[in-house]
Amino acid sequence: MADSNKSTPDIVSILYNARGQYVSGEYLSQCLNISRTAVWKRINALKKEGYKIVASTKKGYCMLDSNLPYGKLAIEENLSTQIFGRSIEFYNEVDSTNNVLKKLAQEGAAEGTVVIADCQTRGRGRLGRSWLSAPGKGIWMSLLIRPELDPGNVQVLTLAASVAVAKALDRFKIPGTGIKWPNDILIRGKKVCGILTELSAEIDRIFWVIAGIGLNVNHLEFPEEIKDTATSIRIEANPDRPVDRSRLAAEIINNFEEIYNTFIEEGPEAVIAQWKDYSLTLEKKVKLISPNGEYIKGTAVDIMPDGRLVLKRDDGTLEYIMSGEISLREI
Ligand code: BTX
Repeated sequence: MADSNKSTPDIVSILYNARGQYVSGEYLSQCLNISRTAVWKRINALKKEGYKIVASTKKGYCMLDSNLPYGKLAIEENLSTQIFGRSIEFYNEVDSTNNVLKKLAQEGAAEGTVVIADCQTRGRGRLGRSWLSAPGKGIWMSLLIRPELDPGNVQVLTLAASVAVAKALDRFKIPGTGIKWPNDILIRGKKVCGILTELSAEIDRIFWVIAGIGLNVNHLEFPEEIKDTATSIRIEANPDRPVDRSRLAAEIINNFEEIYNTFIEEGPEAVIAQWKDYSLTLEKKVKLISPNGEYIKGTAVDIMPDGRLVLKRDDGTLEYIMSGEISLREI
C-alpha cells in the first residue's frame, strides 16, 4: 500500500463545499500548504478517480456536480451513525483493508474507524484463502470494533456483520438471498459476500476486532476459478443497472452500528434472533467440514448464544460447532 494512493479528502472537501463555483489554485495551495503544481497534480489524480472538475487558468478549479464518485465523501453523505464510519480512510488500492486497519488499530485508532478500498491486490479470505477484489466493482471494507466482551463472544460480532449486510440487501428483494453459517451471504446458492473477522485479545479481554466485509456489487463476470460459485448484486438484481456502492457501503455501516448497539444493550440472543431471519442453514441437512478436515453430517438445529452451530447427527447426538465449512446438501 502506498500512501500516495490515499485519496485527498481536503482538496475534495474544499471543492465539494464550493461545488458549482471556482476555487483559485492559489487558495488551494495555501489551504493545503502545497505548491500550485502539486495542486494541479492532485486535481488530475481526482479527475482519474471520476470527479468532474474543470480547470480555468484565470479562475481556478470547479467541481461540477454533486454526483460524487465512490469514495469517502459520498459514503459520508449517506451515513446516519454516531461512531462507525465517523473516521473513514478510503484508498484506491491496498493489499488488504484488514491489513491496513490492523496497523491503525495497533496505533490506537478509535472504535468505528473504517478502511475502504476500491481494489485489493491481496484480499484475504478465511484460513489463508484469497478473496478476489477487482477494482471498480465491489465493496471491500473493514470496520474496527473495540468491544468490552469476553473473547468467546467474538463469533456473535461476525454474525452481526453478516446481518448488517443481509439487511442492506433487503431493498433489492432478490429471492434466495440469505446467510450460510457462520457468515457467507449467498444468492441462489452462490457467494455474494464473505466476512473475515480478526482479533487481538488476551484470555479475558479483547483489544480490537476487525470485521472485514467483501461484497460483490457491480460484477458482470468473474474469473475462471470462481465463476461457478460467485455472484454479484448487479447480476442478480438487474444487470442493466449499476448499484451505487457509496450508498450501499453506508447502509451496511449504518446497519452494523444499529445491530452492534442492540448486542451491547440486549445481549447476543437479540443478534442471533435477527441472524435466524436470514439463515439458510437452520433446519437443513448439512455436511460440515471442520478445519482439521473431519466430516460431520447432520441437521443444523440451532445457534448458541456464543454463535456456535448446533448440529444434530442422524443418531440424535448433538455437536456444538465453533468453526468449519458448511455445505448445504439436498434433503
Ligand atoms: P472464505 O475463506 O470463506 O472464502 C474464500 C473463497 O471464496 C476463496 O477460496 C474462493 O473460492 C472464493 N472467492 C474468492 N473471491 C471471491 C469473490 N470475490 N466472490 C465470491 N467468492 C470468492 C470469505 O473467506 C471472507 C472474505 C473477506 C474479504 C474481505 S474484503 C475486505 C477485507 N479485507 C480482506 O483482506 N478480507 C476482507
